[in-house]
Amino acid sequence: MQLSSSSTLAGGVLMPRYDRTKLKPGIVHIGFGAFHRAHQATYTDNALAASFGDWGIVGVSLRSIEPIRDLKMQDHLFSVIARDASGAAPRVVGSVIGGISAASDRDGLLDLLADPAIRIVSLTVTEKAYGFDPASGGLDRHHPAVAVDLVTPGSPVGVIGFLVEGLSRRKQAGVPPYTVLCCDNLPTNGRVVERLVLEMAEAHDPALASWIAAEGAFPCTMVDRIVPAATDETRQRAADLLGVEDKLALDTEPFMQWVIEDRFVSGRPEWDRAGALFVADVEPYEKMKLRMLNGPHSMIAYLGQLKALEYVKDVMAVPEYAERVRRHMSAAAMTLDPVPGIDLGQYREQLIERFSNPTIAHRTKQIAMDGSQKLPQRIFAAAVDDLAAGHDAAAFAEATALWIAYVMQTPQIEDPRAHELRQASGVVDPADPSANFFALPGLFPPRLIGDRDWRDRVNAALDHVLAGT
Ligand code: CS2
Repeated sequence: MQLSSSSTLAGGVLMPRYDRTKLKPGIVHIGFGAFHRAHQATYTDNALAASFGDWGIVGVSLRSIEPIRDLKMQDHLFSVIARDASGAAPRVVGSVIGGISAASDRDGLLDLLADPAIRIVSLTVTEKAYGFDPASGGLDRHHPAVAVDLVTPGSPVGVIGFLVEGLSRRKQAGVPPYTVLCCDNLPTNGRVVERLVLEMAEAHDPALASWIAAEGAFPCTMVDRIVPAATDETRQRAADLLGVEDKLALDTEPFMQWVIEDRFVSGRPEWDRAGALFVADVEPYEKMKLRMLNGPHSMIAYLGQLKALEYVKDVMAVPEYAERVRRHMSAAAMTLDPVPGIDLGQYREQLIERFSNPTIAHRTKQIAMDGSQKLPQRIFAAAVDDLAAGHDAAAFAEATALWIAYVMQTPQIEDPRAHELRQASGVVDPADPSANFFALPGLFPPRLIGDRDWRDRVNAALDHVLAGT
């Protein structure tokens, strides 16, 4: 039996605490993956239970067909199972009430984006999907989806293209814009997406760009919850717990956090009643998370891959490695300004505990992918600030060396710049083995490229790693 609205579930499974039949759509979420289900959809489920409103979510997948097909077969229901050493807390989330695969129904998505009922479009599409050029801060006009959407705006394929075309149709119809809520791990994510949307709109129609700039809103957010990619084992365990099969089952940790800039054009769910924090400035929180959680996560991923340790928890189980992770977090904390309401020492210890959660099977391979898109904000930005403060940024040099060693030693990496990275690993100067990587356009910030001492640190760490010490 598969999960549906008529399923009888095992005892102890938390169900939506509101009348789903009365729920109307208010949010389109692009990037209907496990992270969205365990994070924004769960927060919305909690907010709807606290104060009901027209904030049902329509989940959108830009490329894959399967998750939306599975979603529809389950009356848009799915489970979220929070696990730690004390046990498992299964729940069924009811906040999603529709689904669209853009690959098979582009017009359906465009119609929905133009619908006045939709007041928020939220996004989790991963760093590489935006077509952001770190060197200019604007659009990467060579990005495959950006290149297409600049030429044929009426039939978009990428996330920025869809956002712009949706806004254009709203302007034509006299409908106010939707709030664009970026939930990807990019610094000042709202600002970044705003700039990309404005640049693409400007290329098509300057009046559209002015309208979006004047009327639109792109709040920044910091999102956090560890959600590994599901496996057959995940689905089997979920079936045992739920008493029915759930094709969209996932495991996650009990912890979740959401910090949001309170700037919405046409309202929002009461996510604060579900524990989200609304603030005027998200930047300190996102910097803290990118540098203290995601940076060490990447470091663990490359270390784990090099040492044949499959999961984050396996790396954390080696005391010497756990200590390295703690040192990296402390070094990252030194680069931060105070974060309102947060004790960074406690935050670090909580992270160590979260990474060590024995019930969460988070593959180092999963986190290792797309390093070229992740390291600039997770590692390099912290190194720049640390050097500017007169420190040696050694922890960040070590993490950089782990990434380079991983790239050099892994025959097939997953990264949009894999080809260039492969070439950089080719003929290497033994006296300066990281030189080719520093020479890749737009990857390292100029401050690091110009610092020979820091590069020597990277090289020294790289020699150690490659020698297996
Ligand atoms: C991870 C993140 O895959 C990765 O790169 O670092 O997905 C991480 O698990 C989340 O940001 C946690 O909130």
